[in-house]
Amino acid sequence: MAELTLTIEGMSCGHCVMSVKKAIDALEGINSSDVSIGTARVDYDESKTNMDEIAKAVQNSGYKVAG
Ligand SMILES: [Cu+2]
Repeated sequence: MAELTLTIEGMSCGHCVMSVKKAIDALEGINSSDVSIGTARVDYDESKTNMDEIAKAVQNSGYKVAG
């Protein structure tokens, strides 16, 4: 398992938190995610997904990954 923390721009409320969490959790290989406004901590299986895919899922849900 690997862990990663993303800084996310454009989140402002609980709806944003739910959208981001849903997008991350939909990926294969996500063990757990802890999302709050502006940040997401993700535990994932690095044989099934990676930082790029997780960042892409966040961006596809309408938010910007800052780092
Ligand atoms: Cu919102």
